[in-house]
Amino acid sequence: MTAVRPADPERLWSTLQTMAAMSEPGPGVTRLAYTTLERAAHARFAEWMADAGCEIAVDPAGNTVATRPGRATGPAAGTGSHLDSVYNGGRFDGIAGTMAAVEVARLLHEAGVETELPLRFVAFAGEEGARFGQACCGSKLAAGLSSRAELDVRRDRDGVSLADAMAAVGLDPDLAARTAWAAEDWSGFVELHVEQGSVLERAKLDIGVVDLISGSTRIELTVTGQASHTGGTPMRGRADALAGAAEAVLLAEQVALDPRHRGTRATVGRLSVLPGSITTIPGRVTFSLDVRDVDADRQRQSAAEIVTRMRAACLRRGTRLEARLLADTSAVVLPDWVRNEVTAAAAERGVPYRVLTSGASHDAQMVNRLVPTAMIFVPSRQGLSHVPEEWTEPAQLAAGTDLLLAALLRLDARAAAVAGVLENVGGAS
Ligand code: HGY
Ligand code: MN
Ligand code: MN
Repeated sequence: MTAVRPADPERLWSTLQTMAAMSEPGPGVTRLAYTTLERAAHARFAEWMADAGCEIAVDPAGNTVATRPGRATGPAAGTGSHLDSVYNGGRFDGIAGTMAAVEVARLLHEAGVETELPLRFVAFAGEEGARFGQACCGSKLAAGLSSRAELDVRRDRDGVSLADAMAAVGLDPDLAARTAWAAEDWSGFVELHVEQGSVLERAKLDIGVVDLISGSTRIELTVTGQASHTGGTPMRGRADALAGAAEAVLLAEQVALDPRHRGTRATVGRLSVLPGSITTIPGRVTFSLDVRDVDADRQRQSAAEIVTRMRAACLRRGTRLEARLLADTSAVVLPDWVRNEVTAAAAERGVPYRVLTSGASHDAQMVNRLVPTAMIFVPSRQGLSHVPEEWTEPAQLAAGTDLLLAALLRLDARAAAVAGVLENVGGAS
């Protein structure tokens, strides 16, 4: 065994660019959940991990799990992130963490390191809610948190259900809904991700360690009015669905800016107008509402207040508002003992860091329901994410990868020590 060398920024960079090139045409990266493109990205991840000495498995939810054997069998320390993207998103969201996992496996393989217990490297499927509204589809199934019915209810903008999309790429939604990971197979998990905010950049730090991940309530809203001729219909007495939706959008912003809802972020990201003709008053408008908060109760209070005020405004306009809940995830506080292993690894290496909350949701939120989990953040330039301008410096990615490797080795040693103690206890009888 030779000393593990530092992460190779150039190799990390070229791996990341290779993955980023796997995209639909158009600006940025578009690699949607449960598409053949996402599966191709998983296959590429699997190739790289097999070359780094791992055994590959794809679980029924479509998550690719690469296992690197250890000296003994037993609970594995894990890492990973997602390979799907939003529409016209960035090259780092999700990919940074999966490419860091590839680099860690390569570094350990090249150095001939034998860990006490196995390590596992995961590429999650379907983390983005961009296609089906529901975030973290693959990790939610792995954590045993999704019902089979849910996979039929979640539909994309073309009406394709999550279950049908899974079947179309060769997965079995029935099996996926009844197959969760086993908690005893894991000792801990660390996800590396770009911050998607600007706290680290403002603090001039390359490393963040997450203590809490925001929750999100996502709702589809439909305003129904009366379509009619724009010239023949007087202004008074119109039931203009788009004017109603426009007022509703501003109400979401108003509630989130209200000091009583400090901490809530409310956004309308998608809106469609029917019939969409210049000379017809809009009769039906459908739009999304995304409400995020670090406080689960305030998140739901804010979402309820927004919908209540929207409904009143639409009624006043002679239009009707319908609301359909797409997804509802609570904020989660990550366990401090795993976080402390990460911060101890940073302190050991003299790496400055800060502890911060995540405004974005992550697979770590779902994995944590089964396996104690931590998150490492690397900076996002100007805090931009979910856009083609998303950017993280190769050196920052490498610094995060080095810390990830050190944290995984600490989790491995800790789990082995515990297993060793338990073994002795077993020997005492
Ligand atoms: O939407 C999110 O927070 C994440 O990027 N899936
Ligand atoms: Mn992400
Ligand atoms: Mn994202």
